[in-house]
Amino acid sequence: MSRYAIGDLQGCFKSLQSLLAKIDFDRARDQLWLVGDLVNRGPGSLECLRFISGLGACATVVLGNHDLHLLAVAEGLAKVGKRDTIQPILAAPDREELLAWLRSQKLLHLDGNFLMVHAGLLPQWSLAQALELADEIEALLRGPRRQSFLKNMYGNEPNQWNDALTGKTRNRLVTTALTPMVFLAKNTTNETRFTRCSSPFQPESSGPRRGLTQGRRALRE
Ligand SMILES: [Mn+2]
Repeated sequence: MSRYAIGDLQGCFKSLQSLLAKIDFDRARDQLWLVGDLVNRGPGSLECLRFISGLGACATVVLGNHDLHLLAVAEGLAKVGKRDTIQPILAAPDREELLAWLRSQKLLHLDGNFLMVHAGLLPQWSLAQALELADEIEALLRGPRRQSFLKNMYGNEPNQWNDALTGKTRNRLVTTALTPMVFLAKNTTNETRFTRCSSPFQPESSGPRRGLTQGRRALRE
């Protein structure tokens, strides 16, 4: 058995198929970990979603910001952006089935010594706390309050963890850290703050970048 991890498919269905052929991926024998952003930007978002949701137990997925954006757009809570290529999913006859599958995926996955997340974790969190926080967001996505959650997830603030945070503010921060966060940096008073990627959410904040301590790729590794 081999376990392969692939990040940011972003609708690149043909590239995925070439890659799986190259590694001689066998559903009965191998495991495929997909590190979020299955859809958007590339031309084959619908094909990617259908294929991955059909893989069953051999695929393990965590969600990325583009996947969450698709869920928000599908609920009418966000607009399709100029560069978005998710429209074929929204128009597909099986869209509800695909969106339900997407909503049931995790934001953080732990297996032995391996932890998979699309963006990163905040240094103030223990592993147990990170798993608990991700669980809370996953439950919101699956539950009756999902529209309220999806509407609330956009925005750049807060960009710093505080144990006293509650409710929507805390949910937005946790979702941002796990999905579109790009940089973690300490400011002049040694507080760790983070910035997020600029798309498909709102313009990037002008938060501090000097003293960069960890990048998203380093956190993924
Ligand atoms: Mn992303």
